[in-house]
Amino acid sequence: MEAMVRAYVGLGSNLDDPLNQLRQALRELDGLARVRLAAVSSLYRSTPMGPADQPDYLNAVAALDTSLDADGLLVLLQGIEEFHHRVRGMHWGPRTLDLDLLLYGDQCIDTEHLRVPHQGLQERNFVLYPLAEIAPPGLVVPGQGPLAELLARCPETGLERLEEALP
Ligand code: 5RY
Ligand code: CA
Ligand code: CA
Repeated sequence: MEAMVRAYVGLGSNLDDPLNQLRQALRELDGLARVRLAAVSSLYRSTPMGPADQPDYLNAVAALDTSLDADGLLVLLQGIEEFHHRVRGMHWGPRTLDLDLLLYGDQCIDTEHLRVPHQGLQERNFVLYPLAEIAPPGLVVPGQGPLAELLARCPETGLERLEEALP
């Protein structure tokens, strides 16, 4: 049997019923062969970072246990984005579904397709706060430092934890 790796995926949506987009995406992630949905954070509402002229986002983070390698997982994440009719428009523009591979075990990966840990992790409160809910205590983000330190340096501005439960 192949080794299982704990991976973390960031989910975001700000178009076409974002709550349903995230719920559906979680079911699809769990439905993938060689992937098991291990944990899901709370749901967050978040003001857009980057271009401001777009709707607020819903964001969450999921923990996956997988026997896929990082490239194999990435391809499936992109397939799910396409299934949600993600349209490539404005750079950093609104989207029905964004699935970012945040962490893949303790690996640092830098290829032409994939950089893990995800770049921008440290600035993105809508990633760090939900990640901290489901990460084991003491998690170190490879190449970036302890998650607790990244959190302490990242303001909660524009981020609201919702009571609504996922999935
Ligand atoms: C900054 C620039 C571009 C941060 C910055 C992006 C989401 C970014 C988003 C999301 C929220 C984007 C990438 N400084 N804002 N902006 N949630 N994705 N709230 O998922 F994230 S575009
Ligand atoms: Ca599965
Ligand atoms: Ca992305």
